[in-house]
Amino acid sequence: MINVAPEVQDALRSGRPVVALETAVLTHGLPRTPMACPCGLAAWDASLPANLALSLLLDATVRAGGAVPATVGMLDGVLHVGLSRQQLERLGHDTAARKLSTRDLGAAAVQRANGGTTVAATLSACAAAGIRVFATGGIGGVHRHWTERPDVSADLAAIARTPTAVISAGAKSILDLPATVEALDSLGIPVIGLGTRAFPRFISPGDDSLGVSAFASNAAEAAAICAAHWAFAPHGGTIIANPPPTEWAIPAHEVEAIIAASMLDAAREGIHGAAVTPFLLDRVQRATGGRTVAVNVAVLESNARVGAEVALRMAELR
Ligand code: PSU
Ligand code: MN
Repeated sequence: MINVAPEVQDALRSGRPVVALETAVLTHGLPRTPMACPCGLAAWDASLPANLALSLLLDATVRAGGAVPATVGMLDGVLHVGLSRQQLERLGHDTAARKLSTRDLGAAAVQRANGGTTVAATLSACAAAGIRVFATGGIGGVHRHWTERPDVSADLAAIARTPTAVISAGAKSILDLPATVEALDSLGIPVIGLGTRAFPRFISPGDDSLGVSAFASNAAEAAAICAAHWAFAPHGGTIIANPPPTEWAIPAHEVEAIIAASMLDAAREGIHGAAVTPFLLDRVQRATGGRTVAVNVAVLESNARVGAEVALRMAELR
């Protein structure tokens, strides 16, 4: 039910750097219409559907950084660790592809489904294959109004039980970020700020109100902290929090009203469960015009680059 691509297998066997990538962003994160790169990256192929252009760009970014990409996704019920271009095209074109969290993998395998993997499901693949570094955009977390409906992303528990470093720009401000940081704390997940002491807000920079648990001045130090963490807590994951590139980040106060309105829409339309995150992300994206897409892509590219560097440093440590 799990297929690790030969290239990924070889790299893992010989201790060369590997970076896992998710596909919920391919199936549920970006529009399928072609567009110029929203943040001006030269490696972006504007003739392709944007979601596919993004996945190919991340693959190329990891390779350019000297690591082997392992894009995770499900095709015909098989969880692939390392998707080829043709496989990414199939998954990216399938409008019926499911959004797969860990709980969904078994049913999707039996039903021979196609699906994009969330952070949680991608971590299941990392655990099965032995991948120590995973680059994503932003993790899921504790949703706003959790006291009424305790919607907490399965990403958090998955990170807590998987010994993989997750490179992310923190979590998105559609969430209750103070509650998310408290949950990470309770779960014993180190949040390592890469050149920052503030917990980043995915499309916005962090501020003094919310901190990280450790500061690292560069990728080498972040990798060393992860390796040391695994000496003390061999079964738990870490977060390397990489702030959004400053030229694309949107100040938090500018998006707050849009998020509040989007949440009212979600409540009015009775959106809940797994549909909440894609719904809110889509609303915020539409309401900010291209700006959210630009910072989204910039963050993913930046995290893939950092992921390759962290994987290289980790390979040196072993
Ligand atoms: N945060 C983002 N963009 C995303 C996601 C999160 O800024 O696309 C996706 C990730 O795949 C994440 C998932 O794992 O949403 C979380 O969904 P949920 O809240 O249903 O667990
Ligand atoms: Mn949820």
